[in-house]
Amino acid sequence: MKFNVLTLFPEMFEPIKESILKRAQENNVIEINLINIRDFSKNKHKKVDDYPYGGGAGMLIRPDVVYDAYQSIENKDTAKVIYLSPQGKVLTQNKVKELSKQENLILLCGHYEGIDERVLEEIVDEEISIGDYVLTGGEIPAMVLIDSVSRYVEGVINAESTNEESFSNGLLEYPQYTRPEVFLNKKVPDVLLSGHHSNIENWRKEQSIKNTKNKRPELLEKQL
Ligand code: 4GS
Repeated sequence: MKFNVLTLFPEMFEPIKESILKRAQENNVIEINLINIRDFSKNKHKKVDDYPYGGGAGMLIRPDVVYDAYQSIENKDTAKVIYLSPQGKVLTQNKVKELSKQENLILLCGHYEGIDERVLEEIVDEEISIGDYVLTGGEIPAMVLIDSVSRYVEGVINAESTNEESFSNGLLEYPQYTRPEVFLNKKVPDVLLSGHHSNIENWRKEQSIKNTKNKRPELLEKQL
């Protein structure tokens, strides 16, 4: 799967070059193509932003530079274009799973106060938010999307991991334990040492429900 990212700050994307996503890129299972919008400025000072018509605070990114950056992307016509913005639908695990079926995505990151509306109308297919709060730019949201979607791309992680985690069954995950068997006088629950697979499975299901009731009761209401 290919993620093309349109950004003014390609250097912000170092965090997704480590760990699991590093291996996925080395194995050519995912590809992350960073496009610096500033490279498409025709201004002698490489300026990309300007004042909003009608006045108001802050600067906006010009539509022409964003459009030229978009036009430079190979296979742009087969790609879905996503604009990361607090005006979008909030990203959910179901949406993450759905996006992982795409072969080619273009992620548009705003910065400053935003982007001229006309280029958004022209190129954006879908607007997605990572939550109801305001950030300084769309780069962190784009990384959140790349990280969460990549986990569902075949070969990135073990398929079992995506079947047993929080949200996969609409519930939060059960508590987990590793060695030592006793830590600060707290013992690992006996059932997990019993080797009785169906008892373990039942205990985990029970704990998942209890955890969800205590921490995120609204998730259970959604299930009914
Ligand atoms: C989000 C968000 C965001 C909005 C970008 C103000 C700079 C900023 N993007 N989910 N301008 N929440 N974007 O806060 O996606």
